[in-house]
Amino acid sequence: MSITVERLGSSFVAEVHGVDIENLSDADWTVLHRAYLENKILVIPDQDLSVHAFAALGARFGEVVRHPVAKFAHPDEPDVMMLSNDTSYGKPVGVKDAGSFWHSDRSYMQRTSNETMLYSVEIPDEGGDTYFADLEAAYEDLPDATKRRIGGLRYISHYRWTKDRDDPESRWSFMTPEERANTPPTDRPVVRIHPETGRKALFVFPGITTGVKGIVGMEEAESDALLEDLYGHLTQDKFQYRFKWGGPGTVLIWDNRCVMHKATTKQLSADKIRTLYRISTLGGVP
Ligand SMILES: O=C(O)CCC(=O)C(=O)O
Ligand SMILES: [Fe+2]
Repeated sequence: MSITVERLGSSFVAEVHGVDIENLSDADWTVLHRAYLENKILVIPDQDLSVHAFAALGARFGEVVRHPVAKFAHPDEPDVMMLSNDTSYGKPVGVKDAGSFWHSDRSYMQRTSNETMLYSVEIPDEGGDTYFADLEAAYEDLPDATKRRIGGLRYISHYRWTKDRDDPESRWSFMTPEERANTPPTDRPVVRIHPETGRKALFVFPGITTGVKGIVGMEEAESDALLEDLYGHLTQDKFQYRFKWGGPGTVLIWDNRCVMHKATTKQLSADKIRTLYRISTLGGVP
């Protein structure tokens, strides 16, 4: 079996075939890892993986970081989180919605997430797509004057913080003191330099979980206006890729340092069952 990597059109997604994930040779790992850094997102279809094999793939990339809610861990593999809207056993099988808004995993934590990978177990005939946007393409597309303006800026991110305290998505007012203690405010660069490729990406996210409070050292009105401009820019169709799962047995790996993503589980009706395994690896401090 020889490994092939094919970029999907002019996107930032590549499809990989001919890789034996359960017996990953060092040579194939090198090809896979390089393809991941070059393309940002990898799709590996037609897999039949045990939960342990999937966890081992995650560990190959880096230190696996567990989800804080232990009850959604896979019963045989605590490093793997269940993502599911299935309640047919009388209680939820997993986290129902991991983020139907633009975000990068753990962007609000001191140490962010590098890779997140999903493995499809059950996929409905329609719906449940995952959207991605290329944060490096979005940076490159900015006018030079904007690049100069935002170059050294940092912003404060505070998990689930929002000006609109009545927003039910915020959950700010429902967080326990312990949850708040686990997610103190962090400061982030507006432009992140990828530690492995050296490329620059916009690193601000409109999604509510990321709780972007404002640009450090800037008047509130100016900061709000700049952030709105950047969000408008980032969310243009031209930077996006819509991933359709198709069916079970697909591994999807993305790089949180240079892409943002959005689930569509909020729009999924209760009769459309969608179950995936999820792993995320610990990143650095941007
Ligand atoms: O369910 C999805 O399509 C993506 C969920 C997500 O945001 C995540 O797993 O980090
Ligand atoms: Fe996510």
